[in-house]
Order: sequence, then C-alpha cells, then structure tokens
Amino acid sequence: MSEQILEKLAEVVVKGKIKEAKPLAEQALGAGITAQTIIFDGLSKGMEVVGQKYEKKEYYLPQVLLSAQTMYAALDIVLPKLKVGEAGASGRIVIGVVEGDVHDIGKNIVKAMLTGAGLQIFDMGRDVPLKKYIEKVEAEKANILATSTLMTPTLAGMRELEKMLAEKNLKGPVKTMIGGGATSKEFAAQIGADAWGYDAIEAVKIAANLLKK
Ligand code: B12
Repeated sequence: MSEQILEKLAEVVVKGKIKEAKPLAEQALGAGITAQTIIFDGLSKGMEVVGQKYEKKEYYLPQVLLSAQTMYAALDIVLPKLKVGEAGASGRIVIGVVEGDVHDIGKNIVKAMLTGAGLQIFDMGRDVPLKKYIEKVEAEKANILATSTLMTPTLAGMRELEKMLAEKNLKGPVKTMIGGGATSKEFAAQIGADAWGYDAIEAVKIAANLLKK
C-alpha cells in the first residue's frame, strides 16, 4: 500500500500531474507515511527520473518546470509535517542558493529539515548576490552560512564566499556548509568550506556537528 502510494507520488512528479499532487500527498500522510519518506522515497525519486529524461533529451525545460511545480505543490502539504530529531544544539543559520542559480527545491527541503531540528533559519532565497549573504551573516550574527548550487558555473560563487568571509575575519566564527548536485566533498575541502552534505538528512547532522565546534 505505502509502496504503491510512493510510486504514484514519483509518477505524478515525472508526469507533471499537478492537480493530483496535493490530494495524493494528503492521502500518503493519511496512510501514515512519514513526511520524510514521502519526500525522499517518493517525490525526490520522481525528480531523479525527470533529471535523467532531461539529460536524454526526452524532456525539455517546460516539462522539467511542470515537474518542479508539481513537486512544490506536494511539498506545500508535506514540508510542514516534517519532524526531525532535535539538533542537540542551538544555532542561527543563513541559507540560500548562490548567485546565478534558481534551483531551490533542494535548498527548501534542507531549510525545512533544519527548521524541524529546532534551528533558527534566515532564508535568502535563490539567485542571491554574494555580498547579501555576508551582510545577512553579520546582521544576524549567524553561526552557519549554508549555500546550495546545482550548476557548475555557479560553483565559483561558493569559492568567492569563502574569500569574502575570510576578508571580514569571519572564517572561524561563521562555519560554512555547502551542498547541491554540482558540489562534492572534495570541492568543499578545496575551497575551505567547513562541511559538505549529500542530502537534507545529512544537513541536520552536519549543522549539529558544526554548532558543537
Ligand atoms: C527541476 C530542475 C530545474 C527547474 C528548477 C525549479 C526550481 N524552482 O528549483 C527549472 C526548470 C527552473 C530549471 C532550470 C534550469 N536548469 Co535545471 N534542473 C532541474 C533538475 C531536473 C532537478 C533539480 C531538483 O530539484 N532536484 C530535486 C532536489 C530535491 O534535489 P537537490 O536539489 O539535489 O537537493 C538535495 C541535495 O542536493 C541536497 N542539497 C541541496 N542543497 C543543499 C545545501 C546544503 C547546505 C546541503 C548540506 C545539502 C543540499 O539536499 C537536497 C535534498 O536532499 C536537475 C537535474 C538534476 N540531476 O539535478 C536539472 C539541472 C540542475 N538543471 C540544469 C540546467 C543546465 C538548467 C538551466 C541552465 C537550463 C537552461 N538552459 O535554461 C536552467 C537554470 C537557470 C538558472 N540560472 O538557474 C543542469 C545543471 C548542469 C550543471 N552541472 O551546470 C541539470 C543538472 C540538468 C542537466 N543534467 O543538465 N531546472
């Protein structure tokens, strides 16, 4: 039963059946499937297929956009129900997608998980000019700057942010964590980021670790 609903959720995202997204998400929650399972074993699996179809040129941008909107419709229902164990530390986190990149689904899932873990989040949105991050980190006395990018050309922004923090003597007091499809653990080490996370589940563990340092 759960398996079927999860498969159907993935299919709804792949096919961009936007009208079915919210009722199906509600049905899934009603059937006792956790928000986390719905997101990672249902919706995200669908989005993986969309990515593959885009690479194979079976899908073009309009279809990808419709799938993204469908995923967001379901996330509207599911994200508020996300329950995460406490991070075990308190912290203030500025989060956003780096300048030049509009992919924000992953960032929003990370944000929801960190919020669910009891951390205070300042969401800058997507395609955010780099200097705005530094201003916000200073204004909010943030402990962590978390950034996301799914595109290779915008990786340079993450490197630049590390330099900007260093120039302001904020490296150390402010920890950085990065993630998103274009990033990797190696890249994080190369640019001097404090941590890299594969997914939103890891993001909570990483933030908790950074806050204990
Ligand atoms: C949906 C999508 C879109 C949607 C985005 C809608 C939106 N509001 O986000 C739309 C249609 C707008 C779009 C546009 C474009 N896209 Co697009 N898109 C995708 C697609 C299919 C899925 C991305 C997604 O949402 N995944 C689902 C989420 C849940 O996963 P995620 O983002 O990876 O996030 C998880 C983890 O990475 C991690 N994570 C994410 N952020 C962070 C941050 C931290 C701190 C941590 C710890 C973890 C973490 O946790 C998340 C949850 O577990 C990908 C394919 C792919 N393989 O990724 C291409 C892809 C990212 N797009 C791509 C491209 C090229 C574009 C365009 C440039 C196309 C064009 N010619 O215009 C434009 C971008 C314009 C711009 N300037 O940004 C390329 C990027 C290639 C590259 N390496 O540079 C990809 C990889 C497709 C491809 N194979 O070519 N796209």
